[in-house]
Amino acid sequence: LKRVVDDVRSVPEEKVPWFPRQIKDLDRCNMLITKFDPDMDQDHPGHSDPEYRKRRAFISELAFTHKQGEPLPTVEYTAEEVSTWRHVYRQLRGIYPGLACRQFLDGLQQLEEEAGYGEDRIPQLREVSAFLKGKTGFQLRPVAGLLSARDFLCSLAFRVFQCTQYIRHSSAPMHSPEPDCCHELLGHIPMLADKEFAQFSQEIGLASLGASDEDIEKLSTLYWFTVEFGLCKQNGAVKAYGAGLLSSYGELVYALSNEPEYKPFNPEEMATQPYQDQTYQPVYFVSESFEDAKTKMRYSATIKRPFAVRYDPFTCSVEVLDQP
Ligand code: NLE
Ligand code: FE2
Repeated sequence: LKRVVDDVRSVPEEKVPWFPRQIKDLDRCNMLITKFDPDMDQDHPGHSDPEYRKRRAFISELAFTHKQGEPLPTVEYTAEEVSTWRHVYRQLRGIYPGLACRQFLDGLQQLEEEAGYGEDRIPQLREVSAFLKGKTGFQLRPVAGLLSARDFLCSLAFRVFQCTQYIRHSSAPMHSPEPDCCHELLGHIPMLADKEFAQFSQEIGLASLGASDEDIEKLSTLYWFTVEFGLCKQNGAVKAYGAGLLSSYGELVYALSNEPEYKPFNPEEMATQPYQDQTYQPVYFVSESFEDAKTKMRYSATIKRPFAVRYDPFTCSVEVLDQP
């Protein structure tokens, strides 16, 4: 029999890393990885642009001071930022019909009809969050940059998606190694409007709670080759469902050309495949269908822990159960 335990540290002989139990605890899950940050990374296209760095610091501050449950911050984007967005949106929108999977195209169309998506303005997190809430129960939370894998994954357990709010530098619209609002809004959000995809995302999040560092590494690598860079077959053609592809004109075209290597979808192999986070991937995993990818990704459920978790949607909290 399983019983609810209050303190997983009472599980004998295991040191379980701290993890959020209530949605409010996500205020503590904000560990940033600064390797692609314009202040730290000499190769960042905004590194030598003081105006850009100032703007980034301002938008970061909005995320740092945000607390769960408060209204999401709005950003008044400048004409230059909107023009970068327009450029990215227009280029990508033109190639999506031939290269993106059907679920993505459906989601994007709904966003255009119901959430103000279009090339003329950058959608605000607040309106997009309200839209998603009505579709799949996902909500957004502002984040200042690239999060540690553990902190990023754990928020998915609560159907919270951590979203950056700044935009990439205008000199490099085709690809960015770090997330930005183009990546979140164009790459991730249309997929999160799909019920099954949302379900699967939450499952990865739940699997990550209190997992060992080694298992977090496996889960984030699996996430990388699916949610970020996944390809699937639809009606006999290879299509993209990964957000990192769907937000980068350069990599989307490259991924669906005959240049990169394709491997068949295999979660065990994917979880340990080394990956490239500076530039385009040398290898992509292709699943037989979108449904097939979702089913096989249930692999995350095989991650072993000395306890089980259950999400209670009424209280937005995680119950911890001891294993029989
Ligand atoms: N390479 C992606 C883009 O240009 O939008 C971002 C990937 C973030 C993991
Ligand atoms: Fe992403």
